[in-house]
Amino acid sequence: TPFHADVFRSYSWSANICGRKKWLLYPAGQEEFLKDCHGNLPFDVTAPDLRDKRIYPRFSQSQPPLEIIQESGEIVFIPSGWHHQVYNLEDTISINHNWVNGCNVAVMWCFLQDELAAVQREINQWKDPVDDWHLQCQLIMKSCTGIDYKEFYNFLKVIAENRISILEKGLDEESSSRNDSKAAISTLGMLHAVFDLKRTVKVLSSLSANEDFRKLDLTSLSPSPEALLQHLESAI
Ligand SMILES: O=C(O)CCC(=O)C(=O)O
Ligand SMILES: [Fe+2]
Repeated sequence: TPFHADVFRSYSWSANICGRKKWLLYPAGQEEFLKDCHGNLPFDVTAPDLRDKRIYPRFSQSQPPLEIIQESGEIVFIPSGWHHQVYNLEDTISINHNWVNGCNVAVMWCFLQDELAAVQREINQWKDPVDDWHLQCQLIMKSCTGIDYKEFYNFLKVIAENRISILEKGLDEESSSRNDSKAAISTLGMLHAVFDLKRTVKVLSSLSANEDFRKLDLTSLSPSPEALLQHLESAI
């Protein structure tokens, strides 16, 4: 697998059902030293080109990668934003899972802002001639990244509303002093829900204030960002 970070800078785990893999892992931020003079990441982080200062001017500042040999039956956890390159040392079957939660939702938001900025730089020369330039930037961002700002809003909304319903259910159960252990393991705990909500509110506030988001037609969003934020703040 070429050198990359996972979708939306999510966390992931990868379980080896059979076979062996070698992982080269770089902590988040190290990728800055691994970009070429045009700002692009290499396909292969072990390629001899990386030692050429004219092509990769900051490579000498990078740390060596963490190297892991993953055996059959082992699970590797990849922290949010860590870039990695993976080799199958044998025929291998593995199962991966990616996720975003309260701990890395702000990382996802930073990533989306960087992606939009990259699109804006790329088509900057069309800003004046094209009327719906901001909309076009969102469209290109969605096709490259998989999501645009309005979809990100809906993503945050679904997470927030789910956490609120957990809190409301939790309060009901407390007041009726019912202790349903099955429910307790099938849903997040109250503290977890509050933590996620607080982090989501921070990101939602930043999104609502973001000038690229505010330039979009937000009338289709229900509830409106202001109404959702108010609801969340009172729930917390
Ligand atoms: O197992 C692999 O080859 C790489 C898995 C991986 O990094 C990914 O799916 O994002
Ligand atoms: Fe990956």
